[in-house]
Amino acid sequence: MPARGAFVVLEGLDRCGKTTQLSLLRSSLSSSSPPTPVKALNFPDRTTPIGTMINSYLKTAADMSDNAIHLLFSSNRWEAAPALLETLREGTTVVCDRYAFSGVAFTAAKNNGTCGYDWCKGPDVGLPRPDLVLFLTVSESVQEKRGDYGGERYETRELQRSVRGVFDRLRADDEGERPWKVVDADRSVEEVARDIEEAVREVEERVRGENPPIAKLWAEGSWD
Ligand code: DGP
Repeated sequence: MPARGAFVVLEGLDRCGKTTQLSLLRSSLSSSSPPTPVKALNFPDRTTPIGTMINSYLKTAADMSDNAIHLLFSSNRWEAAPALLETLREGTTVVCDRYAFSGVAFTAAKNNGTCGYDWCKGPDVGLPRPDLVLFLTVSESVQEKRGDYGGERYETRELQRSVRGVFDRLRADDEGERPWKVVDADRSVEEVARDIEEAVREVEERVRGENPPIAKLWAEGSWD
């Protein structure tokens, strides 16, 4: 049995550059010598039936209660979990654009009395836990200058400010449990990519060396 792959998540506000960085990271890992087996994922995965409903909601073509859409986002991660586990177990590193942290941040940011911070965490408890969370920070002015900003439901200044606050709380609460690395994404694409690659190579090496069990998010125990 090969050592398992590492599970790396990129998180951040909208227009922080995650998607560009994920694609650069995947290319650099797979073209290194020897190549690192790597698979890229993104959430929400809009290609599944659940993802189609999420897409309609984000494009404001459909409305839903905050609680219902939260559970759909979480289901979209749970439906991907068996394949994610299998990929990691076969020794492939997974790099993932958004995960349960966005789930909590974007719903709790709405400050709706029925979906507070703890409620938001509930449905994602027990998902595979990442080995590294890269949190890309972006200033409001840079965020708003980047292309397409404002096209989807959550892309308003007020909500993004609130999301920023919840991400800070998640990071503080997870302190010591799992390594979060904050990356200043106001810098050039190349500078950001260099920091990300360095952090990922480090965690990759550690996971391949130690082959730790796949832990559970916000819960005790492991998947093995
Ligand atoms: P993206 O495809 O990365 O641009 O994400 C689409 C939007 O959905 C973005 O504004 C962030 C938001 N989002 C991502 N995951 C979740 C989630 O689990 N719950 C909620 N409420 N929003 C999410």
